[in-house]
Amino acid sequence: MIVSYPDILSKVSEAMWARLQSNGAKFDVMCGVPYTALPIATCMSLNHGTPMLMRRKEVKDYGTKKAIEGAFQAGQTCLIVEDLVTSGMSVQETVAPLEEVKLKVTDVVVLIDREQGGQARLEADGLRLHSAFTLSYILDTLVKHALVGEDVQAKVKQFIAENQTNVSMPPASAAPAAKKRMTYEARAPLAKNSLGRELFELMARKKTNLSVAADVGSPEEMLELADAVGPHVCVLKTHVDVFDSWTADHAKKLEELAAKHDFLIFEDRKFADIGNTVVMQYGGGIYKIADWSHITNAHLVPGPGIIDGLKKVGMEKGRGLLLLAEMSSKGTLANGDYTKKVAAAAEENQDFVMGFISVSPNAWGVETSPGLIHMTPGVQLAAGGDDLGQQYNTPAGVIGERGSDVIIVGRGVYKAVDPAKAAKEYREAGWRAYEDSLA
Ligand code: 5BU
Repeated sequence: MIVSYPDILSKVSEAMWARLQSNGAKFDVMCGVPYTALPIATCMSLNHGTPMLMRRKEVKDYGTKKAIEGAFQAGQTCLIVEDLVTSGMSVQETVAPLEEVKLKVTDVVVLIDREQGGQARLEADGLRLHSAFTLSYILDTLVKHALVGEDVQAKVKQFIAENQTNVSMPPASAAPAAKKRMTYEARAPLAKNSLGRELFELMARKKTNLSVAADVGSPEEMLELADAVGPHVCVLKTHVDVFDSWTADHAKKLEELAAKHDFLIFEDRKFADIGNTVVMQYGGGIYKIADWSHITNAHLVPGPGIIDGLKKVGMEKGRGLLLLAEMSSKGTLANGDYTKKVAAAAEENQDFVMGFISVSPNAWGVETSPGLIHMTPGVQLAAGGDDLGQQYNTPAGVIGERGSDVIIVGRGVYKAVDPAKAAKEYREAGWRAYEDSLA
């Protein structure tokens, strides 16, 4: 909202500038994290004569296109300007393209540090965080002026304590797991689909319940990411229909990486047609998904014929199917009775159905067989969402409280400065949550 109040915008940027001065930060140019921090950065630039750069958020492949606009020289130091810091992830997304064009980044200024682990994360990457305010300071001030009650203050403090994003520091008061669970090893022999069994065994052997969603721009980038995060994942999830091309050679290379790093491939195709059509879509077309993807998924909207159609193609190839019982997006219609019906259909088709895409299986009101696996998208180190309806839960929330088995992480990993390092962090967080919830 501050963008609409020039006097506040001006005061806010002066408070941030004052913090930088008192902390002795030195820089040649500055860059706001798109988009909310851009007016703040502009204001600081105008008032203090420090040149500004702009990062184009939509340019993903900053190696080939111009992601950083403005006049600068290699070796100059660039200050990052941001409104809020939670996990530090969005700051890191801006550091990467700046470093790519040989700018040095050492300092970050924010209006509010939400004190959820962002500072530690940035420090670990050699960045100094300067915040005009911490969230506790703001809370204390609001309470002092009777603008919020002490009950609200306590609730906010508890939320902050329970939603720490720095995975190497377990939250002081983590909520206890809602339900105790069986180990992945113990569930493996209970899986009736052979791939389901293989996945439980793989997770136990490799000690990972992380799946990375490799939603990058080209097959080459995807293969590169698969090689980097491969050691940390049990499943690599793909959307090959977003690429300009997808060939048998790409598929072969992906299968080789799956063998090299010991992971399964999951093409997140979300089939949703009648049996006869999905037979053609799954086995043929330009993607020939059944030839290379171990796992795929389907909506149950058309009725059980979709399972029969997919089974006809996938069963003899040793593939497995996940049914979409819930979705992570805001306003999803997949809930309540629909979810229960999906659970029942999975129980009846366990030869081919290996499990579910779920969000909160503990809240379904029905028990699912332990041989069926639950995989959950919409995971980041901090709860929140994007501007197109995605909703995020934390690894501990997904595995511990909601009772899922596998966390699926996309942007939290592939947009990180170092995706392999981010994958390692998610892996550790997911595994710790699993171990904490064992009976
Ligand atoms: P993200 O970048 O971590 O938000 O990516 C999530 C991935 O999971 C992405 O590939 C989605 O297509 C996918 N997804 C999802 O987000 N929510 C769902 O309910 C299902 C899949 Br099903």
